[in-house]
Amino acid sequence: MKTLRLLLGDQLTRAISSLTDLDADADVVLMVEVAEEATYVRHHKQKIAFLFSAMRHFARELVQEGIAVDYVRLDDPENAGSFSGELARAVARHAPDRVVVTEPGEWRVLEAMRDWREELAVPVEIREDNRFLATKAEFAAWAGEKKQLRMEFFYREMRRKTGLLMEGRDPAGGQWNFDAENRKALPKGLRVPPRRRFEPDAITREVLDLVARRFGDHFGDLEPFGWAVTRADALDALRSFLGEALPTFGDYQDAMKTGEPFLFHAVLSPYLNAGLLTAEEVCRAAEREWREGRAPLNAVEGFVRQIIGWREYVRGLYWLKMPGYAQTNALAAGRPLPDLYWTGETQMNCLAQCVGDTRRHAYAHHIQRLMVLGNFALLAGLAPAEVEEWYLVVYADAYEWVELPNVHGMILYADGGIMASKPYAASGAYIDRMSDYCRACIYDPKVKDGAGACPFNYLYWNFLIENEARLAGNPRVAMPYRTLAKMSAERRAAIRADAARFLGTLTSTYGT
Ligand code: FAD
Ligand code: DLZ
Ligand code: SF4
Repeated sequence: MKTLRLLLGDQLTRAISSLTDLDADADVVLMVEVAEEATYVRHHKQKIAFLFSAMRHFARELVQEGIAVDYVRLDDPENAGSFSGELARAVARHAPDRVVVTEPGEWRVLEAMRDWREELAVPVEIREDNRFLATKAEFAAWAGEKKQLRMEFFYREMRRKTGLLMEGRDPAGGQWNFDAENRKALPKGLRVPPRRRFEPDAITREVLDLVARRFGDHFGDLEPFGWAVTRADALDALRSFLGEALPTFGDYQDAMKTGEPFLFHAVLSPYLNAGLLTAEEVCRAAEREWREGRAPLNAVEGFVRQIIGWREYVRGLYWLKMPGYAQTNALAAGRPLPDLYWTGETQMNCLAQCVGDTRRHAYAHHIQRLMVLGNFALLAGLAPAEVEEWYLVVYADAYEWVELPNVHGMILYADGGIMASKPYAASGAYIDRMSDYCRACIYDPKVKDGAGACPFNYLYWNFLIENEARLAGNPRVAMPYRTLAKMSAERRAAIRADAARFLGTLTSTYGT
């Protein structure tokens, strides 16, 4: 039996389900660079370059193993430009008995795959993605009829299932979660470890030229390009994180610093999401650091929770709730995405710094995404679909299965509280405490109203006022609503006026 095995660009794992029973004597692996995937949203240049180069390196490794690979390049004159078009051409070329593929990470591609079953003259087998610790069915069983799906409880199930950081039936150290120890501000003079960067080889250089030529008008800097594009280099990046940053990961997980986009974060998400590393191996390696005394439990638990907790949880939620999930807009937010998300041109220094890091690296760490860029999107009432597209464009690790729940649910509360028990709204005080951004800002985080006040301060109260009917019944926001109730009519009016004046200055002329 001759099988054509379509491997997508974010499925670069040798043990992936579509390749497990590969017959090297008969089968062909199909990999395609297609314009539709590079432009359905206009991805950051580094994201396209990372993926194309990783795909080309992975194809070379398969060939070195003696496997027949049909690799269609973007600049092939016959390239049909889409997964569907390229698969149809490949079926005609190879006349296989069947097509095998692993399910994708985006709903839109799954729909296309289902159509292939009708459109192609050969059977198409869509296999479950075996790179996740929880299957979709396991997540659905856990979710059951629950109204709110709290990550913390799902995470405990994953700890029990994997045995990670467990002592028999109990969590290591007697606690499931050590987050209370993980909110420290950066002390002055603390050394931040340098990040492992990988010089582009000839394959990557060719891809960089291609991306500059074809996608030069997309958002973001293409160079310097330092991402790993092979599994061997991604493992090197993992080792460097474990040795240099993991021991301090927990303590400063929420900190932000000008000119230090990575701090003590792993910077492994593009590799995990594209398949160069697996969640399980990364977590087992981190656990080993604790068991062998090289990293403290609060750091390792915090890190493992991000992966077997948050990462698995958002993936389960995405597939459980799609396609309807993307359509909700619980806070009826509708302001267009302001240009500053693309240009970084704003006097709000925190936003300028986070957009700048994003443009330079196709990366920003979690707190920048959540508490600066996300918090602003929430408080300014930005339209969910526009914010979601932005996040999908700008980060090298962004695929809809992980981007959408984080943006729609976690930052925008557009799902009405399925994911987060309350909106993650915060005033300028939080950013002032966790970063050095405010020191170089024309606004003052301690000033509440008027032209010199930090916009987050009045936008925060304005958000609560505008959403009073929707949120006031939520016990988790009872305290700020009690404070609001004590405010004078004049103070409320001043907040509304400051917010209207500020929001009126936002321009939205850019598209993606
Ligand atoms: P670390 O902070 O070192 O964390 C380790 C790993 O945990 C990450 O590599 C990642 O795989 C996982 N992780 C941590 N938090 C989350 C989370 N909330 N959801 C899923 N996985 C998580 N992550 C993506 O991979 N792709 C996205 O498109 C994406 N969009 C996001 C959008 C918003 C608004 C927010 C708030 C978060 C988003 N995240 C996304 C999650 C998180 O910000 C990134 O995974 C993280 O910043 C990647 O950097 P790191 O490898 O240094 O992570
Ligand atoms: C993101 C991306 C890009 C830019 N280009 C390709 C491509 O040319 N070929 C490919 O196989 N995959 C690409 N990808 C990743 C896909 O968009 C991803 O597989 C789907 O979004 C499903 O997760
Ligand atoms: Fe951001 Fe406000 Fe601080 Fe300026 S003062 S950096 S706008 S939080």
